Amino acid sequence: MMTRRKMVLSTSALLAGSAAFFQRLRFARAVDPATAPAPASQPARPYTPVTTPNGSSLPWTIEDGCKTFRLTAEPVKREFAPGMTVNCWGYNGQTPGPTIEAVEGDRVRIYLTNKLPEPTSIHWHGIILPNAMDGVSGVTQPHIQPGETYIYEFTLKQHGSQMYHPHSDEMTQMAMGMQGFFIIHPKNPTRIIHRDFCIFLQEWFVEPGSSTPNPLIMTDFNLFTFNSRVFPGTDPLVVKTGQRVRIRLANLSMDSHPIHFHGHQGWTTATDGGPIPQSAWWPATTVNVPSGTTRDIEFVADNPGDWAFHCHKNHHAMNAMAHDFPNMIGVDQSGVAERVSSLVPGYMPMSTNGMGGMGSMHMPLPKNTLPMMTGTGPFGPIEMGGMFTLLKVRDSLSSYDDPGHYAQPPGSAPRRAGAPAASAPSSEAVLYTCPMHPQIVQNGPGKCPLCGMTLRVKK
Ligand SMILES: [Cu+2]
Repeated sequence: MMTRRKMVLSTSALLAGSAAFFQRLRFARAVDPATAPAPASQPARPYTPVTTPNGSSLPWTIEDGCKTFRLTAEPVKREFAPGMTVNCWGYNGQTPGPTIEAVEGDRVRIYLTNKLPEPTSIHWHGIILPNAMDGVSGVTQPHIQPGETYIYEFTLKQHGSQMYHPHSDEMTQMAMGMQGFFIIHPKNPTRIIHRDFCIFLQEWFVEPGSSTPNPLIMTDFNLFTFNSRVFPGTDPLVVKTGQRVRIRLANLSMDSHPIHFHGHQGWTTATDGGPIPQSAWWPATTVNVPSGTTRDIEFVADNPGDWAFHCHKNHHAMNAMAHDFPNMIGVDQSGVAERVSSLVPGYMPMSTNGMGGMGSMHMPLPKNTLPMMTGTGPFGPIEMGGMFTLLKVRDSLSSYDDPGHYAQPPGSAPRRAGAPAASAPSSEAVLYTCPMHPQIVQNGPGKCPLCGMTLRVKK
């Protein structure tokens, strides 16, 4: 589950030197489950494939002239972040299921095999197709019983960001993680998108110390995911300065999610109803994604750095937390914690001065859960979780692998009042890193947030 897709640029592209040549090759030859050249058995792809962070695209074969995909609905174990694995339901061992990519005009055939313990069906959300192919159990077809396989077949008459999900015991099956993207590329693209990401938004309630989501919860969820991962388990979105970026967001959770991106202005260019005419694109730095919809955001990545990308509902950018504490902000608690701890081992009250300190605190946690606020950056604890990742914009990249922390230009950082100017981290600063995870670098000692090893001085 931890496999992070690598987009390695071809060696010949690296050696070629010419920027234009390099640019062209990147799109044609990136290596990635989502972007690998089609196997010899498959036709060439006349489009820039999407990247599904922490996920992948579904391979296809050609059968009777149809682009043919195979999905298996089944229980899956999903690591939300190192330290927490959840018993989910999904497709082909994944939640969200693998991204289906096809082109407007394709005739597609999709096999769905049910390996769940209950009946299911599959609905093609937003796709215009014959009524009998709509996948609504009881209305357009019988339920697909455990062990059965059904075959769907239709012609794609549109393009855009669509979804697939069950239309059978929806409350349980979607709350357990059954959903996926169905991307239909345009037959005649009108503009080049250099980096095209797909992020599925979902929310869950997993009782701390347990492993199975509770589908009966209606409002008080405790885990909020990008592609069924929480920060710091979410892949960064790595792009090169100047690239045109599209981020397709889909939401089948019980709440809307206002997704905010730092450092750039973007537009909402499409919904699950299709592309929006350019004259009606809506400029924004936060795009609200209501339940049951998709939204495409586009922007030009013209501002290098590590930029936060997150849901702006504050509780959605943190991990499992209990809410039934008294509010202690501003309350004098001197000596209280010590006295209660002698009666209740491990007692920890909400802090008088807010919750920020939890990001660096080593509070005892139940088994199989995650700290509420976590992650470490070059300047200390990040104090985030849930629907949070980083958009990493770099002037030069040799691959789309995580490039590590952004090196701020000297003198560009804010400085403590009274401190001498140009207090940006200098090359003489002592940096600490993990022997196992070189991408973890910080300016103080501590433990690796990924594996818990003690950090060593970086040479
Ligand atoms: Cu949210």
